[in-house]
Amino acid sequence: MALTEKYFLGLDLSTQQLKCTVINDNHIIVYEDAVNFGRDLPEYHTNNGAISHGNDVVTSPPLMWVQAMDMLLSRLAKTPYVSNIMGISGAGQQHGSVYWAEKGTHVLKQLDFNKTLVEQLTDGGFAIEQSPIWQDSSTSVQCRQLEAFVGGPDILAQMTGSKAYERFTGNQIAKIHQYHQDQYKNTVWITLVSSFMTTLLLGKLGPMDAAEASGTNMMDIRKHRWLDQLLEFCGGKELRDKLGLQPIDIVHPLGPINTYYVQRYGFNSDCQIMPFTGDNSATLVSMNLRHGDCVVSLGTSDTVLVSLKKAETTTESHLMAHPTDSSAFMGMLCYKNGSLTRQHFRDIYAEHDWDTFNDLLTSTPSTSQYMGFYYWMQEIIPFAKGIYRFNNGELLDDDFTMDNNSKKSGINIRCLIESQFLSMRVRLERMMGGTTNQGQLQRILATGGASANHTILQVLSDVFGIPVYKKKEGSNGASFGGALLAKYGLLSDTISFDDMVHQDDDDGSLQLICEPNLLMTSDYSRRLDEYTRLENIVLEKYGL
Ligand code: XUL
Repeated sequence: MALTEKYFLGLDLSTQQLKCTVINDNHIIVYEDAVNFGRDLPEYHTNNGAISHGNDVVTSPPLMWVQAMDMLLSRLAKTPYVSNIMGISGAGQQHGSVYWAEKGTHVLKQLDFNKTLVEQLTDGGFAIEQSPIWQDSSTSVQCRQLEAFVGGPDILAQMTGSKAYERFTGNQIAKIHQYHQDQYKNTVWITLVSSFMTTLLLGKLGPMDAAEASGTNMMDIRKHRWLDQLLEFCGGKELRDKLGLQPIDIVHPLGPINTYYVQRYGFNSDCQIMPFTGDNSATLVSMNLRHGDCVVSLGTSDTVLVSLKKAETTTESHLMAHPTDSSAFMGMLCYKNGSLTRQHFRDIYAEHDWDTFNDLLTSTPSTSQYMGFYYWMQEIIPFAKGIYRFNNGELLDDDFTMDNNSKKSGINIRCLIESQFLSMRVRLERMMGGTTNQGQLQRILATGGASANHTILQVLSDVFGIPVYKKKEGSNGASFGGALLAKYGLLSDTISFDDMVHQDDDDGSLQLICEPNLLMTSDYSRRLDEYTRLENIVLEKYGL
């Protein structure tokens, strides 16, 4: 069947899978697919896409990502859309970095369409075979060094949008520069996960977008240019060459897709590659925000995203370049204990079953008597690890042990969910310089895998005191956002992104999921100070 319509492809290389979404010119999804790393590529021995090596070192093999591309594109090639895809963009898990060896850069220049990408890049394509990813938190030493170099965490935050974070790429590069000099020397290009995808598709080094470069601790958050003194501090004078290009702050065509993909998969030779962005920025793009909206993404990581006009930084939130408006910003909170942690406690307290989990959550009354902090993995905000439970403000040394076991399970589950949302509310209020439930925020747009659970979303709505909405079409936010960017790249010379998506009737594409119980909201509001006090006790005693 020969199609005449134009299509746009969004790819999302996330922690657990590589997803793709194809949309038509009316932004309707016509095709979706995903390669799941754990299920489809077990030979790389990851756990949910990542490998933990101990000592907070977490990596993923870039060859696994390459092979996932081979698999996903060979399936896409069998659809009628492939030859009419006019633009490709997408997203990558933020901060992860890929170290290209000389061989890899040569292979890209002369890709052989008779072979898969993985066949050509295996054995020496990458100088480092395990890429550090966002779950890594092993670079505290390098973080403190960088902050000391500029005069403190708040100064670094003012310069780059964030204080030093373990997962931010500059600190990861600094560790490699200090401890793995040979591999560093053998590295010709360093790309992020997002620009790794553009590089593969272009067959030459692809630039980072400014939103992504905001996650490195090395870019000037206002000018969107590398800060040379920070590059040199993290990776020596040679880092500038390894990064190659300045960040890009306008979505526009970087060049046509490499002929490899035209010959092997039947892509259109006019198909243009746009810069890829981060998964969180692409999610923001996908949600078509209006004033008073914030996005809560409940995925492998939980994030809260807002669009901001002014560049005000804090040392517990991130300020990043906005993916479609170079004069604006994206404010972000990021939690490492997201869906994997919820699943872990579901397994312990709810017999591995979400229905049991939800029953326990709804049947357990919310009370200020119990409070819990569930940092199963090293948390990002706050920087803490371990499980801490309080009964009437007293730290317990058990898990609410009581006669009735199901009561204990219910309290843990309620505390787990409430405490994450209370943390989001406390910090979002600080980030927005006021209260979130007095007009500043009017709606939460929920996305990510766990947004399928409406019982959890009800608690979110109650904690914030505002309604929660979801997109009617699926929860593949980042790859859909990537597909919109793929189209926008072809139009960005003439119209704004908002104009392009204006045609999507906002209220028609969103569905109201829950309204807050305002009595509960007042109750949560009264608990915020106590929440902060107990969290400080945990941090003083056990934080690093
Ligand atoms: C954001 C972050 C995570 C990853 C997950 O700073 O580290 O949300 O982007 O893919």
